Amino acid sequence: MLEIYVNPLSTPALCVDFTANAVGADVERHVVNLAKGEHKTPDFLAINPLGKVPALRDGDLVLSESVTIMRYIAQREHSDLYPVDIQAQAKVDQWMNYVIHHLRGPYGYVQFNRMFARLLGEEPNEAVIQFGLHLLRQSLPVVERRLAESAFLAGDKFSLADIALTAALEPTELIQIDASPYPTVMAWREARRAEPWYQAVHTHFGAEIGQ
Ligand SMILES: N[C@@H](CCC(=O)N[C@@H](CS)C(=O)NCC(=O)O)C(=O)O
Repeated sequence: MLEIYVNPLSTPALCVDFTANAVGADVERHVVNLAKGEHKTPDFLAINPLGKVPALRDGDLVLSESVTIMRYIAQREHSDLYPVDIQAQAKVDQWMNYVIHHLRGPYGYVQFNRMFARLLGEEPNEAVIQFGLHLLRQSLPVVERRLAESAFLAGDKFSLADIALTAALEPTELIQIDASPYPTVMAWREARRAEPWYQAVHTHFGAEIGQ
C-alpha cells in the first residue's frame, strides 16, 4: 500500500495529494499536523529525516521531495500525466521546474511571512515579502502568456506541470497576491479547482482552517 504524508496548507504536499487523486492511486493518506509539531516526532523523522511534508512510503521505499514523489506516483500508476515519450516528458519537466522555482519559491517567501511567521513567534520580514512579489511580477506574466496560447502548460494535454501550478497558486487570496493582471491564469485555475482530483482534496485552500 502506498502511503502519503501531507498537509493541506503545504503547497508541496498538495502537489502529492492532487497527483495521487489525478492518477487514481490507491493511497493511505496521513495528514501531518505541522502546527502541533507532528513533523518533528521520532515516528515522522523515521520516514523523512528532514522533518518536512510531503513524504511517501511504498514498502521499503521512502521518498521526500514533492516533484520526485509526483513523478514516482504517476509512473507507478502508468499515468500519461507524466508521459513516457522523452520529448513530451521533457516539456512537462521544463514547466514543472519553472513553476517550482519561479512561482512556488517566491510564493513561499510571501506565504511564510504573511501567514506563518507570527504563528511561529517570528516578526514578518517585509523585505522578503517585497522580494517575493518582485519575482512574481516577472514569472506570473510568463504563465499568463503561456496559458493564453496553450490549453495546458506543457501543451494540449493536462500533466503533472498543471498540478504543480494549481498547487503553487493555492495561497493567492490568503496571502493577498494581486492576481488582477493575470486573468487567464486565474480563469484557468478556477477550471482546475472544479475538477474531481482537486475537489477530492478540498473545496479551496484554507478551508481546513476555516478561511
Ligand atoms: N522541497 C520540498 C519542500 C518541503 C517543505 O518545505 N515542506 C514544508 C511545508 S510547505 C515543511 O514541511 N516545513 C516544516 C519544517 O521545515 O519544519 C518539497 O518540494 O517537498
